[in-house]
Amino acid sequence: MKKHILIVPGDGIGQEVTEVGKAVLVKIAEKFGHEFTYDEALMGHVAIEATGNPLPDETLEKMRNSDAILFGAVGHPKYDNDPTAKVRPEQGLLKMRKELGLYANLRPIKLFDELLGASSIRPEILKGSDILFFRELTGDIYFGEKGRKNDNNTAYDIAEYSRYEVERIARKAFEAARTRGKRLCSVDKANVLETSRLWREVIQALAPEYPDITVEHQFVDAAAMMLIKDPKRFDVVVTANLFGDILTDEASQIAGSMGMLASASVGDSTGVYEPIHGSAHDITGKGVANPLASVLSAALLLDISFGLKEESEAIISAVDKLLKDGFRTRDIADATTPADKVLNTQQAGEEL
Ligand code: GGG
Repeated sequence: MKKHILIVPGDGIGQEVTEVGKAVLVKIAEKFGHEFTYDEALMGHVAIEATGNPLPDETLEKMRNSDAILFGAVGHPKYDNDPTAKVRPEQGLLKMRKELGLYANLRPIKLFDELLGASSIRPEILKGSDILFFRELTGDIYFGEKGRKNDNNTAYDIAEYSRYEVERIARKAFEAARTRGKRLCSVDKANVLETSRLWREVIQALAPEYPDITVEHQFVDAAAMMLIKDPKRFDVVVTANLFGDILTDEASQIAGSMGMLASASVGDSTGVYEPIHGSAHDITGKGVANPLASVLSAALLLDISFGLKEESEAIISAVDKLLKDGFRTRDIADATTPADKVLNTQQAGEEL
């Protein structure tokens, strides 16, 4: 198979982990006889430094002309400490999602058995957890009108959802539930928010089309609690942009670490595959970042964008073997991990 993949490392540890994700794609292409070509592009803080724009036109053009995108992370602490900054790395991320029509963000919460002890949640509660989140990605409070008024003394962000936007992400989640445990949990805040009431109305209207799927509605506060109290009660979860962002960071603790969670953003055109973690400048340049989320994102890329199931599973098995052999990066190591089994970013890639 011939495919063109764009590598967009972005900022901070995005650079370090994406290098490992790409190396795995190169290995897989060699092993299975595929011809993958690669290009690289700037986004985020590095793009602002180079061009003044967090998503330069050249990057967007390259994105549109590729078959899939392996992305790292964006962000820089200097913007976190300057709330008045007009240009920010995250604007590049949001513009990419909108321009490419990436309305569905799939976040599998996959717990490798060997990491049962890596979580602060008790193993008997965790064992057997396997959740697939669908986070809506191009609507909600992220994309509504925002601004200041009353002489800059009041700020506002407007949350909006159309029926169409809710229906298209809900259909993806219903379809996915059909291929899994046939349970769908829709998370909203319908007791308070109008957007959530529309969200619930749309899911309820669609449910009769999927009689094989058991549908449950949960308020986001209850879902946040239930995720760590009884994670096995979830199969497929569908939720809005902001709720999905927050709940999946929480759910990363089911998998043991943010460094283990991959994601796929899909919709109208080229798919983007990236770890759910951010740029983590506190550990950037130290070589300790866990690259497995990028590696597992590469596996999602092969499966979802190219339909290469066997190749994708080969990557997941390699990660499983690395963990079974006792190797850990710092974020998933514990007091029982022998020092010679604690790998840096590059070593973890070489072990695969
Ligand atoms: N790889 C994920 C990433 O770069 N996250 C940084 C970020 O700012 N994310 C905001 C969001 O996903 O809503």
